[in-house]
Amino acid sequence: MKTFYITTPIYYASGDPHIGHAYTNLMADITARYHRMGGHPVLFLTGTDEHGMKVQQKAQETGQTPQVFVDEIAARFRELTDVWNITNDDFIRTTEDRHKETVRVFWQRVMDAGYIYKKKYGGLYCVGCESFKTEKDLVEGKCTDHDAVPEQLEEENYFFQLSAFQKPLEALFDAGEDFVTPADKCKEMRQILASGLEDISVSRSTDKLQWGIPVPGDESQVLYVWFDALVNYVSAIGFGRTEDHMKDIWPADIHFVGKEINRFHSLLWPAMLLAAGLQPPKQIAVHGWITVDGKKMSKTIGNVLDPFDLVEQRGLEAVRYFLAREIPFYRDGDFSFARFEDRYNNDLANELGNLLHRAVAMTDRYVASVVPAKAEYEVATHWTAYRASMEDLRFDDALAAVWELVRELNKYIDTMEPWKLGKQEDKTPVSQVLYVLLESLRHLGWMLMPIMPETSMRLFEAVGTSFEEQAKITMSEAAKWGGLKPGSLVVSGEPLFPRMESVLESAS
Ligand code: ME8
Repeated sequence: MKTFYITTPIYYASGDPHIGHAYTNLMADITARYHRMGGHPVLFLTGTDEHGMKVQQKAQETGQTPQVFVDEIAARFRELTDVWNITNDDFIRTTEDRHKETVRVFWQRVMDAGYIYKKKYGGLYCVGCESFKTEKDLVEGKCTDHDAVPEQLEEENYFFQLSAFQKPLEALFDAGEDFVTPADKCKEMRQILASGLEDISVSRSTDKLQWGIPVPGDESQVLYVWFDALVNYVSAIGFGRTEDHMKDIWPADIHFVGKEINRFHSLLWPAMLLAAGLQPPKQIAVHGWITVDGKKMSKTIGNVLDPFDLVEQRGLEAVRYFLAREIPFYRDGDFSFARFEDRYNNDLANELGNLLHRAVAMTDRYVASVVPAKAEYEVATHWTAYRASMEDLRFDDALAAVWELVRELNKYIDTMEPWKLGKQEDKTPVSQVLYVLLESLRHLGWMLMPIMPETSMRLFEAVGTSFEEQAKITMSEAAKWGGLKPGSLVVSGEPLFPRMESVLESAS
Protein backbone atom coordinates (compact mmCIF):
# COMPACT_ATOMS: atom_id res chain seq x y z
CA MET A 1 0.00 0.00 0.00
CA LYS A 2 1.34 3.42 -0.89
CA THR A 3 2.33 5.51 2.10
CA PHE A 4 0.03 8.49 2.54
CA TYR A 5 2.53 11.34 2.48
CA ILE A 6 1.58 14.61 4.18
CA THR A 7 3.72 17.70 4.59
CA THR A 8 3.57 21.17 6.13
CA PRO A 9 5.60 24.10 4.83
CA ILE A 10 9.03 24.20 6.37
CA TYR A 11 9.02 27.35 8.45
CA TYR A 12 11.60 30.11 8.23
CA ALA A 13 14.09 29.79 11.05
CA SER A 14 14.03 33.56 11.35
CA GLY A 15 11.88 33.96 14.45
CA ASP A 16 9.96 32.04 17.10
CA PRO A 17 6.99 29.91 16.08
CA HIS A 18 3.60 31.62 16.27
CA ILE A 19 0.03 30.41 16.21
CA GLY A 20 -0.06 30.30 12.38
CA HIS A 21 2.71 27.70 12.33
CA ALA A 22 1.00 25.72 15.07
CA TYR A 23 -2.22 25.88 13.07
CA THR A 24 -0.79 24.33 9.90
CA ASN A 25 0.97 21.68 11.98
CA LEU A 26 -2.31 20.89 13.69
CA MET A 27 -4.32 20.60 10.46
CA ALA A 28 -1.70 18.26 9.01
CA ASP A 29 -1.60 16.30 12.27
CA ILE A 30 -5.37 15.82 12.27
CA THR A 31 -5.15 14.51 8.72
CA ALA A 32 -2.23 12.20 9.53
CA ARG A 33 -4.03 10.78 12.56
CA TYR A 34 -7.23 10.34 10.59
CA HIS A 35 -5.49 8.34 7.86
CA ARG A 36 -3.70 6.20 10.44
CA MET A 37 -7.14 5.47 11.94
CA GLY A 38 -8.13 4.14 8.54
CA GLY A 39 -5.21 1.71 8.72
CA HIS A 40 -3.01 3.47 6.14
CA PRO A 41 0.72 3.82 6.45
CA VAL A 42 1.34 7.56 6.85
CA LEU A 43 4.44 9.69 6.57
CA PHE A 44 4.05 13.13 8.04
CA LEU A 45 6.85 15.64 7.53
CA THR A 46 7.49 19.11 8.89
CA GLY A 47 10.67 21.12 9.40
CA THR A 48 12.51 24.40 9.07
CA ASP A 49 13.68 26.53 6.15
CA GLU A 50 17.04 27.80 7.28
CA HIS A 51 18.83 29.54 4.40
CA GLY A 52 18.27 32.80 2.58
CA MET A 53 18.40 36.54 3.01
CA LYS A 54 15.75 36.74 5.73
CA VAL A 55 17.56 34.29 8.02
CA GLN A 56 20.96 35.82 7.24
CA GLN A 57 19.71 39.29 8.17
CA LYS A 58 18.02 38.14 11.39
CA ALA A 59 21.13 36.28 12.49
CA GLN A 60 23.20 39.40 11.83
CA GLU A 61 20.83 41.48 13.96
CA THR A 62 21.35 39.14 16.92
CA GLY A 63 25.13 39.05 16.40
CA GLN A 64 25.15 35.25 16.13
CA THR A 65 26.47 33.11 13.32
CA PRO A 66 23.62 31.93 11.09
CA GLN A 67 24.19 28.31 12.13
CA VAL A 68 23.98 29.03 15.87
CA PHE A 69 20.95 31.19 15.24
CA VAL A 70 19.04 28.57 13.22
CA ASP A 71 19.97 25.78 15.63
CA GLU A 72 18.15 27.63 18.40
CA ILE A 73 15.09 28.38 16.32
CA ALA A 74 14.84 24.90 14.85
CA ALA A 75 14.86 23.58 18.43
CA ARG A 76 11.87 25.81 19.20
CA PHE A 77 9.96 24.48 16.19
CA ARG A 78 10.69 20.93 17.29
CA GLU A 79 9.51 21.79 20.78
CA LEU A 80 6.31 23.15 19.25
CA THR A 81 5.56 19.75 17.74
CA ASP A 82 6.03 18.11 21.17
CA VAL A 83 3.98 20.61 23.11
CA TRP A 84 1.13 20.45 20.55
CA ASN A 85 1.19 16.65 20.39
CA ILE A 86 1.97 16.72 16.67
CA THR A 87 2.74 13.24 15.34
CA ASN A 88 5.20 14.14 12.59
CA ASP A 89 7.39 11.18 11.63
CA ASP A 90 10.31 13.31 10.55
CA PHE A 91 11.58 16.85 10.95
CA ILE A 92 13.76 18.17 8.16
CA ARG A 93 16.16 21.09 8.38
CA THR A 94 17.58 22.55 5.19
CA THR A 95 21.02 22.86 6.82
CA GLU A 96 21.24 19.09 7.25
CA ASP A 97 23.67 17.17 5.04
CA ARG A 98 20.96 14.82 3.75
CA HIS A 99 19.03 17.80 2.40
CA LYS A 100 22.05 19.53 0.87
CA GLU A 101 23.08 16.32 -0.85
CA THR A 102 19.64 15.88 -2.41
CA VAL A 103 19.50 19.52 -3.48
CA ARG A 104 22.80 19.13 -5.36
CA VAL A 105 21.50 16.05 -7.19
CA PHE A 106 18.19 17.79 -7.91
CA TRP A 107 19.96 20.85 -9.34
CA GLN A 108 22.19 18.67 -11.46
CA ARG A 109 19.26 16.74 -12.93
CA VAL A 110 17.44 19.95 -13.84
CA MET A 111 20.68 21.37 -15.27
CA ASP A 112 21.38 18.19 -17.26
CA ALA A 113 17.83 18.28 -18.62
CA GLY A 114 18.63 21.74 -19.97
CA TYR A 115 16.29 23.82 -17.83
CA ILE A 116 18.89 25.98 -16.08
CA TYR A 117 20.83 28.76 -17.79
CA LYS A 118 22.78 31.89 -16.79
CA LYS A 119 21.78 35.49 -17.49
CA LYS A 120 22.18 39.08 -16.28
CA TYR A 121 19.18 40.31 -14.40
CA GLY A 122 17.82 43.27 -12.50
CA GLY A 123 14.70 43.34 -10.39
CA LEU A 124 12.92 44.28 -7.19
CA TYR A 125 13.37 41.76 -4.38
CA CYS A 126 11.21 41.50 -1.24
CA VAL A 127 13.24 39.87 1.54
CA GLY A 128 10.07 39.14 3.56
CA CYS A 129 8.65 37.03 0.71
CA GLU A 130 12.08 35.92 -0.50
CA SER A 131 10.91 36.63 -4.02
CA PHE A 132 11.15 39.06 -6.91
CA LYS A 133 8.25 41.46 -7.41
CA THR A 134 6.97 43.26 -10.46
CA GLU A 135 5.62 46.83 -10.29
CA LYS A 136 2.08 45.49 -10.51
CA ASP A 137 2.57 43.39 -7.35
CA LEU A 138 3.28 46.57 -5.35
CA VAL A 139 0.99 49.13 -3.77
CA GLU A 140 2.60 52.56 -3.41
CA GLY A 141 5.92 50.89 -4.14
CA LYS A 142 5.55 48.45 -1.23
CA CYS A 143 4.94 44.72 -0.86
CA THR A 144 1.48 44.42 0.67
CA ASP A 145 2.28 41.32 2.75
CA HIS A 146 5.32 42.90 4.38
CA ASP A 147 4.62 46.63 4.10
CA ALA A 148 8.21 47.03 2.88
CA VAL A 149 9.91 48.63 -0.13
CA PRO A 150 11.72 45.86 -2.07
CA GLU A 151 15.43 46.22 -2.82
CA GLN A 152 16.77 46.76 -6.33
CA LEU A 153 19.00 43.86 -7.38
CA GLU A 154 21.32 43.72 -10.36
CA GLU A 155 23.41 40.61 -10.94
CA GLU A 156 24.21 37.62 -13.09
CA ASN A 157 22.18 34.63 -11.91
CA TYR A 158 21.17 31.15 -12.89
CA PHE A 159 17.67 30.95 -14.26
CA PHE A 160 15.14 28.14 -14.18
CA GLN A 161 13.17 27.83 -17.40
CA LEU A 162 9.74 27.89 -15.80
CA SER A 163 8.23 29.04 -19.10
CA ALA A 164 9.00 25.62 -20.60
CA PHE A 165 6.39 24.12 -18.26
CA GLN A 166 3.46 26.25 -19.36
CA LYS A 167 1.78 23.41 -21.28
CA PRO A 168 2.59 20.57 -18.82
CA LEU A 169 1.21 22.69 -15.97
CA GLU A 170 -1.93 23.48 -17.91
CA ALA A 171 -2.34 19.75 -18.48
CA LEU A 172 -1.82 19.10 -14.78
CA PHE A 173 -4.54 21.59 -13.84
CA ASP A 174 -6.85 20.18 -16.52
CA ALA A 175 -6.35 16.59 -15.38
CA GLY A 176 -7.23 16.98 -11.72
CA GLU A 177 -10.09 19.07 -10.41
CA ASP A 178 -8.58 18.78 -6.96
CA PHE A 179 -4.95 19.49 -7.68
CA VAL A 180 -5.29 22.73 -5.73
CA THR A 181 -8.03 23.02 -3.13
CA PRO A 182 -10.23 24.94 -2.48
CA ALA A 183 -11.66 25.76 -5.93
CA ASP A 184 -11.17 29.53 -5.65
CA LYS A 185 -7.49 29.07 -4.86
CA CYS A 186 -7.19 26.72 -7.81
CA LYS A 187 -8.80 29.34 -10.03
CA GLU A 188 -6.30 31.97 -8.88
CA MET A 189 -3.45 29.70 -9.93
CA ARG A 190 -5.06 29.04 -13.30
CA GLN A 191 -5.31 32.77 -13.84
CA ILE A 192 -1.62 33.25 -13.12
CA LEU A 193 -0.89 30.37 -15.46
CA ALA A 194 -3.08 31.88 -18.15
CA SER A 195 -1.15 35.15 -17.97
CA GLY A 196 1.99 33.21 -18.97
CA LEU A 197 4.89 31.91 -16.88
CA GLU A 198 8.25 33.65 -16.89
CA ASP A 199 11.62 32.10 -16.14
CA ILE A 200 12.86 32.79 -12.64
CA SER A 201 16.20 33.52 -11.09
CA VAL A 202 17.25 30.60 -8.90
CA SER A 203 20.60 31.72 -7.53
CA ARG A 204 22.20 34.72 -5.85
CA SER A 205 25.73 36.03 -5.99
CA THR A 206 27.70 35.30 -2.81
CA ASP A 207 28.57 39.05 -2.74
CA LYS A 208 24.98 39.58 -1.58
CA LEU A 209 24.06 36.32 0.06
CA GLN A 210 26.40 33.86 1.65
CA TRP A 211 23.94 31.83 3.69
CA GLY A 212 22.79 29.22 1.22
CA ILE A 213 23.73 26.04 -0.60
CA PRO A 214 26.51 26.72 -3.15
CA VAL A 215 25.50 26.17 -6.77
CA PRO A 216 27.13 22.90 -7.81
CA GLY A 217 30.19 23.76 -9.90
CA ASP A 218 30.00 27.52 -9.24
CA GLU A 219 31.04 28.66 -5.78
CA SER A 220 30.34 32.30 -6.62
CA GLN A 221 26.58 31.67 -6.35
CA VAL A 222 24.24 30.16 -3.79
CA LEU A 223 20.83 28.67 -4.51
CA TYR A 224 17.74 30.82 -4.32
CA VAL A 225 16.05 29.87 -1.05
CA TRP A 226 12.82 28.56 -2.61
CA PHE A 227 14.72 26.33 -5.03
CA ASP A 228 16.46 24.91 -1.97
CA ALA A 229 13.45 24.79 0.41
CA LEU A 230 10.88 23.12 -1.84
CA VAL A 231 13.24 20.22 -2.39
CA ASN A 232 12.84 19.32 1.31
CA TYR A 233 9.74 17.30 0.39
CA VAL A 234 11.87 14.87 -1.55
CA SER A 235 15.13 15.15 0.37
CA ALA A 236 13.39 13.81 3.48
CA ILE A 237 12.47 10.65 1.57
CA GLY A 238 15.86 10.09 0.03
CA PHE A 239 15.75 11.54 -3.50
CA GLY A 240 19.19 11.31 -5.05
CA ARG A 241 20.44 9.20 -2.14
CA THR A 242 18.24 6.18 -1.42
CA GLU A 243 15.70 6.39 -4.19
CA ASP A 244 14.31 2.91 -3.73
CA HIS A 245 12.84 4.11 -0.50
CA MET A 246 10.95 6.83 -2.36
CA LYS A 247 8.88 4.68 -4.62
CA ASP A 248 6.17 3.80 -2.11
CA ILE A 249 5.98 7.38 -0.84
CA TRP A 250 6.20 9.81 -3.75
CA PRO A 251 4.15 11.61 -5.03
CA ALA A 252 3.10 13.46 -1.90
CA ASP A 253 -0.61 13.09 -1.19
CA ILE A 254 -1.13 16.49 0.42
CA HIS A 255 1.13 19.52 0.77
CA PHE A 256 -0.53 21.75 3.38
CA VAL A 257 0.27 25.44 2.79
CA GLY A 258 -0.94 28.87 3.78
CA LYS A 259 -2.45 30.93 0.96
CA GLU A 260 0.53 33.28 0.57
CA ILE A 261 2.80 30.46 -0.61
CA ASN A 262 0.29 28.73 -2.85
CA ARG A 263 1.93 29.79 -6.10
CA PHE A 264 5.33 28.42 -5.08
CA HIS A 265 3.73 25.04 -4.40
CA SER A 266 1.19 24.90 -7.22
CA LEU A 267 3.26 26.34 -10.07
CA LEU A 268 6.98 26.47 -9.31
CA TRP A 269 7.28 23.17 -7.43
CA PRO A 270 5.45 20.95 -9.96
CA ALA A 271 7.55 22.50 -12.72
CA MET A 272 10.75 21.82 -10.76
CA LEU A 273 9.67 18.22 -10.23
CA LEU A 274 8.84 17.68 -13.88
CA ALA A 275 12.20 19.20 -14.82
CA ALA A 276 13.94 16.73 -12.52
CA GLY A 277 11.95 13.81 -13.93
CA LEU A 278 9.63 13.39 -10.94
CA GLN A 279 5.85 13.32 -10.65
CA PRO A 280 4.04 16.37 -9.29
CA PRO A 281 2.28 16.10 -5.91
CA LYS A 282 -1.34 14.97 -5.82
CA GLN A 283 -2.85 17.85 -3.89
CA ILE A 284 -1.95 21.28 -2.61
CA ALA A 285 -4.36 22.13 0.23
CA VAL A 286 -4.38 25.88 0.75
CA HIS A 287 -5.66 27.24 4.04
CA GLY A 288 -6.54 30.77 5.06
CA TRP A 289 -5.00 33.03 7.65
CA ILE A 290 -5.77 33.29 11.31
CA THR A 291 -6.45 36.74 12.58
CA VAL A 292 -6.54 37.60 16.27
CA ASP A 293 -9.53 39.60 17.48
CA GLY A 294 -10.26 40.43 13.85
CA LYS A 295 -6.79 41.78 13.07
CA LYS A 296 -3.76 40.44 11.25
CA MET A 297 -1.18 39.40 13.85
CA SER A 298 1.57 41.95 14.16
CA LYS A 299 4.20 42.88 16.69
CA THR A 300 3.16 46.54 16.47
CA ILE A 301 -0.45 45.79 17.41
CA GLY A 302 0.83 43.36 20.04
CA ASN A 303 -1.65 40.60 19.15
CA VAL A 304 0.84 37.89 18.19
CA LEU A 305 -0.34 34.69 19.88
CA ASP A 306 2.39 32.57 21.39
CA PRO A 307 1.48 28.91 20.80
CA PHE A 308 3.37 27.78 23.90
CA ASP A 309 1.65 30.23 26.29
CA LEU A 310 -1.73 29.56 24.75
CA VAL A 311 -1.55 25.85 25.40
CA GLU A 312 -0.16 26.30 28.87
CA GLN A 313 -2.96 28.66 29.84
CA ARG A 314 -5.94 27.08 28.08
CA GLY A 315 -5.03 23.40 27.74
CA LEU A 316 -3.95 21.68 24.54
CA GLU A 317 -7.07 19.61 23.96
CA ALA A 318 -9.40 22.60 24.12
CA VAL A 319 -7.08 24.65 21.89
CA ARG A 320 -6.93 21.87 19.30
CA TYR A 321 -10.71 21.60 19.40
CA PHE A 322 -11.20 25.33 19.10
CA LEU A 323 -8.94 25.80 16.08
CA ALA A 324 -10.41 22.86 14.21
CA ARG A 325 -14.00 23.85 15.03
CA GLU A 326 -13.87 27.59 14.77
CA ILE A 327 -11.51 28.30 11.85
CA PRO A 328 -12.91 26.79 8.64
CA PHE A 329 -9.85 25.23 7.05
CA TYR A 330 -10.31 26.80 3.65
CA ARG A 331 -11.12 30.31 4.81
CA ASP A 332 -9.61 32.99 6.99
CA GLY A 333 -10.73 32.70 10.59
CA ASP A 334 -10.49 34.62 13.79
CA PHE A 335 -9.09 33.66 17.17
CA SER A 336 -10.78 35.44 20.03
CA PHE A 337 -10.71 34.51 23.69
CA ALA A 338 -14.39 35.34 24.00
CA ARG A 339 -15.23 32.74 21.34
CA PHE A 340 -12.81 30.33 22.95
CA GLU A 341 -14.59 30.67 26.25
CA ASP A 342 -18.00 30.09 24.64
CA ARG A 343 -16.85 27.00 22.81
CA TYR A 344 -15.12 25.65 25.88
CA ASN A 345 -18.08 26.05 28.18
CA ASN A 346 -20.86 25.11 25.76
CA ASP A 347 -19.38 22.40 23.60
CA LEU A 348 -16.79 20.82 25.82
CA ALA A 349 -17.87 21.34 29.42
CA ASN A 350 -21.66 21.31 28.99
CA GLU A 351 -22.41 19.13 26.04
CA LEU A 352 -19.62 16.56 25.83
CA GLY A 353 -18.54 16.65 29.49
CA ASN A 354 -22.07 16.31 30.81
CA LEU A 355 -22.94 13.53 28.41
CA LEU A 356 -20.04 11.44 29.64
CA HIS A 357 -20.67 12.30 33.25
CA ARG A 358 -24.35 11.40 33.06
CA ALA A 359 -23.73 8.11 31.24
CA VAL A 360 -21.05 6.92 33.66
CA ALA A 361 -22.78 8.14 36.83
CA MET A 362 -26.02 6.38 35.91
CA THR A 363 -24.17 3.19 35.02
CA ASP A 364 -22.58 3.35 38.48
CA ARG A 365 -25.88 3.98 40.16
CA TYR A 366 -28.28 1.66 38.34
CA VAL A 367 -26.23 -1.28 37.10
CA ALA A 368 -23.25 -1.37 39.49
CA SER A 369 -20.79 0.17 36.97
CA VAL A 370 -21.04 -2.78 34.60
CA VAL A 371 -21.47 -2.25 30.84
CA PRO A 372 -24.88 -3.85 30.20
CA ALA A 373 -25.94 -6.24 27.42
CA LYS A 374 -25.95 -4.89 23.88
CA ALA A 375 -28.85 -2.80 22.65
CA GLU A 376 -29.47 -1.31 19.22
CA TYR A 377 -29.05 2.28 18.06
CA GLU A 378 -28.11 4.04 14.81
CA VAL A 379 -24.97 6.18 14.42
CA ALA A 380 -24.19 5.38 10.77
CA THR A 381 -25.40 8.69 9.35
CA HIS A 382 -23.18 10.60 11.75
CA TRP A 383 -20.21 8.54 10.64
CA THR A 384 -20.98 9.20 6.98
CA ALA A 385 -21.13 12.95 7.52
CA TYR A 386 -18.00 12.86 9.67
CA ARG A 387 -15.94 10.85 7.20
CA ALA A 388 -16.95 12.87 4.16
CA SER A 389 -15.96 16.08 5.93
CA MET A 390 -12.67 14.71 7.22
CA GLU A 391 -11.70 13.54 3.76
CA ASP A 392 -12.38 17.00 2.36
CA LEU A 393 -10.34 18.63 5.16
CA ARG A 394 -13.50 20.34 6.44
CA PHE A 395 -12.66 19.71 10.07
CA ASP A 396 -15.21 22.24 11.30
CA ASP A 397 -17.99 20.34 9.52
CA ALA A 398 -16.67 17.03 10.84
CA LEU A 399 -16.90 18.39 14.36
CA ALA A 400 -20.34 19.78 13.67
CA ALA A 401 -21.40 16.23 12.72
CA VAL A 402 -19.85 14.89 15.92
CA TRP A 403 -21.66 17.46 18.02
CA GLU A 404 -24.95 16.61 16.37
CA LEU A 405 -24.51 13.15 17.83
CA VAL A 406 -23.52 14.59 21.22
CA ARG A 407 -26.66 16.74 21.29
CA GLU A 408 -28.85 13.94 20.05
CA LEU A 409 -27.61 11.74 22.90
CA ASN A 410 -28.21 14.41 25.51
CA LYS A 411 -31.77 14.70 24.17
CA TYR A 412 -32.09 10.93 24.20
CA ILE A 413 -31.30 10.96 27.92
CA ASP A 414 -33.90 13.66 28.53
CA THR A 415 -36.52 11.72 26.56
CA MET A 416 -35.81 8.27 27.97
CA GLU A 417 -35.55 9.50 31.58
CA PRO A 418 -33.25 6.69 32.72
CA TRP A 419 -33.50 7.98 36.30
CA LYS A 420 -37.13 6.79 36.24
CA LEU A 421 -36.30 3.51 34.47
CA GLY A 422 -33.52 2.87 36.98
CA LYS A 423 -35.97 2.68 39.83
CA GLN A 424 -37.96 -0.13 38.18
CA GLU A 425 -37.60 -3.74 39.27
CA ASP A 426 -36.83 -4.81 35.69
CA LYS A 427 -33.40 -3.40 34.80
CA THR A 428 -33.69 -4.21 31.08
CA PRO A 429 -35.04 -0.82 29.96
CA VAL A 430 -32.43 1.20 31.84
CA SER A 431 -29.71 -1.20 30.71
CA GLN A 432 -30.68 -0.66 27.09
CA VAL A 433 -30.47 3.11 27.43
CA LEU A 434 -27.12 2.87 29.18
CA TYR A 435 -25.60 0.58 26.57
CA VAL A 436 -26.66 2.99 23.86
CA LEU A 437 -24.97 5.85 25.68
CA LEU A 438 -21.75 4.03 26.51
CA GLU A 439 -21.33 2.50 23.07
CA SER A 440 -22.07 5.87 21.45
CA LEU A 441 -19.36 7.41 23.62
CA ARG A 442 -16.95 4.81 22.22
CA HIS A 443 -17.89 6.01 18.74
CA LEU A 444 -17.35 9.59 19.85
CA GLY A 445 -13.93 8.56 21.16
CA TRP A 446 -13.06 7.36 17.67
CA MET A 447 -14.37 10.41 15.90
CA LEU A 448 -12.49 12.72 18.22
CA MET A 449 -9.24 10.74 18.02
CA PRO A 450 -7.54 12.86 15.33
CA ILE A 451 -8.56 16.15 16.87
CA MET A 452 -8.47 15.55 20.62
CA PRO A 453 -6.37 12.43 21.12
CA GLU A 454 -6.16 12.70 24.93
CA THR A 455 -9.88 13.27 25.29
CA SER A 456 -10.51 10.30 23.07
CA MET A 457 -8.38 8.10 25.36
CA ARG A 458 -10.24 9.37 28.39
CA LEU A 459 -13.58 8.58 26.76
CA PHE A 460 -12.46 5.04 25.99
CA GLU A 461 -11.29 4.44 29.53
CA ALA A 462 -14.39 5.91 31.09
CA VAL A 463 -16.67 3.56 29.15
CA GLY A 464 -14.68 0.46 29.99
CA THR A 465 -12.30 0.05 27.09
CA SER A 466 -8.88 1.57 26.31
CA PHE A 467 -6.94 3.14 23.50
CA GLU A 468 -4.78 0.02 23.22
CA GLU A 469 -7.82 -2.19 22.82
CA GLN A 470 -9.42 0.12 20.26
CA ALA A 471 -6.16 0.47 18.34
CA LYS A 472 -6.37 -3.22 17.44
CA ILE A 473 -9.14 -2.42 14.96
CA THR A 474 -9.40 0.09 12.11
CA MET A 475 -11.93 2.84 11.75
CA SER A 476 -14.27 0.83 9.50
CA GLU A 477 -14.59 -1.88 12.12
CA ALA A 478 -14.81 0.65 14.91
CA ALA A 479 -17.71 2.35 13.16
CA LYS A 480 -19.84 -0.80 13.39
CA TRP A 481 -22.37 -0.75 16.17
CA GLY A 482 -21.80 -2.96 19.22
CA GLY A 483 -18.04 -2.87 19.72
CA LEU A 484 -18.22 -2.19 23.44
CA LYS A 485 -18.04 -5.42 25.43
CA PRO A 486 -20.79 -6.04 27.99
CA GLY A 487 -19.39 -6.94 31.37
CA SER A 488 -16.50 -4.49 31.48
CA LEU A 489 -16.48 -1.78 34.11
CA VAL A 490 -16.99 1.93 33.53
CA VAL A 491 -14.65 4.30 35.33
CA SER A 492 -15.76 7.61 36.74
CA GLY A 493 -12.97 10.13 36.85
CA GLU A 494 -12.32 13.84 37.00
CA PRO A 495 -14.68 15.95 34.86
CA LEU A 496 -13.56 15.90 31.23
CA PHE A 497 -13.59 19.69 30.91
CA PRO A 498 -14.24 21.46 34.21
CA ARG A 499 -16.40 24.47 33.56
CA MET A 500 -14.50 27.73 33.63
CA GLU A 501 -16.41 30.58 35.16
CA SER A 502 -14.47 32.98 33.06
CA VAL A 503 -11.38 31.97 31.23
CA LEU A 504 -10.88 35.63 30.44
CA GLU A 505 -10.88 36.72 34.06
CA SER A 506 -8.66 33.90 35.21
CA ALA A 507 -6.09 34.88 32.58
CA SER A 508 -5.99 38.56 33.46
O1 ME8 B 1 6.71 30.70 4.03
N1 ME8 B 1 -2.51 31.91 9.77
O2 ME8 B 1 7.73 30.03 5.98
P1 ME8 B 1 6.95 30.86 7.10
C1 ME8 B 1 -2.38 30.64 9.35
N2 ME8 B 1 9.71 29.01 4.63
N3 ME8 B 1 -1.21 30.09 9.00
C2 ME8 B 1 -0.13 30.85 9.05
C3 ME8 B 1 -0.17 32.20 9.47
C4 ME8 B 1 -1.45 32.72 9.85
N4 ME8 B 1 -1.62 33.96 10.28
N5 ME8 B 1 1.07 32.70 9.42
C5 ME8 B 1 1.87 31.68 9.00
C6 ME8 B 1 7.59 30.11 4.62
N6 ME8 B 1 1.16 30.57 8.78
C7 ME8 B 1 8.57 29.28 3.85
C8 ME8 B 1 7.90 28.01 3.39
S1 ME8 B 1 7.93 25.60 2.19
C9 ME8 B 1 8.93 24.83 1.11
C10 ME8 B 1 8.75 27.09 2.59
C11 ME8 B 1 1.67 29.26 8.33
O3 ME8 B 1 7.72 30.67 8.36
C12 ME8 B 1 1.14 28.91 6.95
O4 ME8 B 1 1.26 27.53 6.75
O5 ME8 B 1 6.68 32.23 6.63
C13 ME8 B 1 2.12 29.63 6.08
O6 ME8 B 1 2.12 29.18 4.74
C14 ME8 B 1 3.42 29.29 6.78
O7 ME8 B 1 3.07 29.35 8.17
C15 ME8 B 1 4.53 30.28 6.44
O8 ME8 B 1 5.60 30.05 7.28
